[in-house]
Amino acid sequence: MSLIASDHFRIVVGLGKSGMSLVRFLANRGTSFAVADTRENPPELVTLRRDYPHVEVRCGELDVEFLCRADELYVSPGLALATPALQAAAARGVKLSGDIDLFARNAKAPIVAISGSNAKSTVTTLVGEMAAAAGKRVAVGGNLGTPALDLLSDDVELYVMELSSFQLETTHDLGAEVATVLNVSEDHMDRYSGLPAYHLAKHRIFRGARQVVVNRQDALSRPLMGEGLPCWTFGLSKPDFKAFGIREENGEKYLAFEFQNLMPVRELKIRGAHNQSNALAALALGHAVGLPFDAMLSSLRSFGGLEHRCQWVRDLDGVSYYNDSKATNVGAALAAIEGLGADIEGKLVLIAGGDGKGADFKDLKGPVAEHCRAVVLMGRDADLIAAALGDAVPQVRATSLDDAIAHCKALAQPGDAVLLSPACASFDMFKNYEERGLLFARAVEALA
Ligand code: UMA
Ligand code: ADP
Repeated sequence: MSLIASDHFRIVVGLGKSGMSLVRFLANRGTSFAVADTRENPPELVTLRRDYPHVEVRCGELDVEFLCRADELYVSPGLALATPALQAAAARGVKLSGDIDLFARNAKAPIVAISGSNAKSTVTTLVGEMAAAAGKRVAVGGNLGTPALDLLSDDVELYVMELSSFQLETTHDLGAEVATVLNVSEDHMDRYSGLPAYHLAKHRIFRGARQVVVNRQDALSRPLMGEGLPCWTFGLSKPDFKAFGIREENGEKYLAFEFQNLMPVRELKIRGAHNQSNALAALALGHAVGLPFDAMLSSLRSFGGLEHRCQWVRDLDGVSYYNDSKATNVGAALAAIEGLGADIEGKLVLIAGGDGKGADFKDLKGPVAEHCRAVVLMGRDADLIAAALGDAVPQVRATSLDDAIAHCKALAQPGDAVLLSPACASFDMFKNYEERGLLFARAVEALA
């Protein structure tokens, strides 16, 4: 049963994937609604007109009078709540909400809610696989893949949701069984006034949570509210009570829970210290919702990682090539540079650059100096990265991805790795990070 009264009028703002899921949800429940999008030709317009020809749609600049016909707006995560027309409507008493709030109000099974600047997709996928291995009917999605509302079903026994800060901005009460902010580092600074505002948005994930999972190595992952809630922790240090971590015995490192070794770290297929942390986070979340260890550990043994995340592409002339196109912020690139840099015999030749989303690149300098032989820069914010790196290592400018790869091939020595980990979004040169990663992999495969 829907919790929406059908005599109310709603407007879906934004007609992309999540907007279209809202349209389906509202239409199925007989709620009166209309749609608005600031774009003249939003991605789902053709589908909407075909499947719901009677729904009113307004494209182009948002009209405040039109928005004020609604008592509640369901705003796309792609639109900042600071958008003046949305603020004007809110000032006149219209509630600003989003698809995740509606999802939470209608989900009957427990929710595992996962946010963080990095590792969300990896940990969400892992927890989903763990739940499936434990025989649960699990639905996985949110910011990753399927929009939340499209997952709703009475058959589902567990929801595993990746939630972005954008989605959480419009989430008032999630009520997750367990929630986590895996880590917090600068991202989307073109949308937020600074790190505190971004941090606050992420922490809305803890609203109504029954248990929390905290990263011992990142103080910003600690809930700002929820004192007294059951709390599980993860981190690369030795674990104590209610904690997951790494224990060492006879020179062998183990993933461990409290005082018990669970499995040797070397049995993980995913590489780098950051992925050990991700495995521990997934174990903590799975344990919080009662998944058995044998199922969780078997998932960890078989999980080979997601595409475009430190993904090995090929070896050529003693040099390994890695696609980490999903590193769209500085924190993610740092994890790859430090994680992979410590794992290889030689040095890294790094390809970085793109749309920096207002980030400060200064944190790259130390790790680049330590692990990189050279850096090949491309894209809109190449100058900003060049200035932040200073004379840390030799720098080369590339005019295209192919040009960057050619420079890397010339610079790398046997034992080195070429790493595409841009620390930037891709939109200045590519459709998205997937296209950037695919073109990289294709060009590397073609190297002779
Ligand atoms: N836009 C407008 N006017 C509008 C609405 C959108 O110009 O009226 C533009 C904005 O630039 C916006 C873009 O269109 O960034 C996409 O918005 P959309 O409403 O078309 O997006 P959806 O297709 O509904 O996708 C959204 C999430 N997109 C964003 O948060 C930007 C998807 O996350 C998510 O998978 C999908 O809902 C289903 O839940 C993508 C993403 O990039 C993967 N997320 C960010 C990230 O991971 O860093 C947060
Ligand atoms: P998200 O969904 O949060 O973007 P992903 O799992 O897709 O997270 O990984 C995004 C990027 O973050 C990848 O480039 C990956 O190498 C990097 N990354 C993965 N795990 C971590 C971690 N624990 N800390 C920092 N960066 C990480």
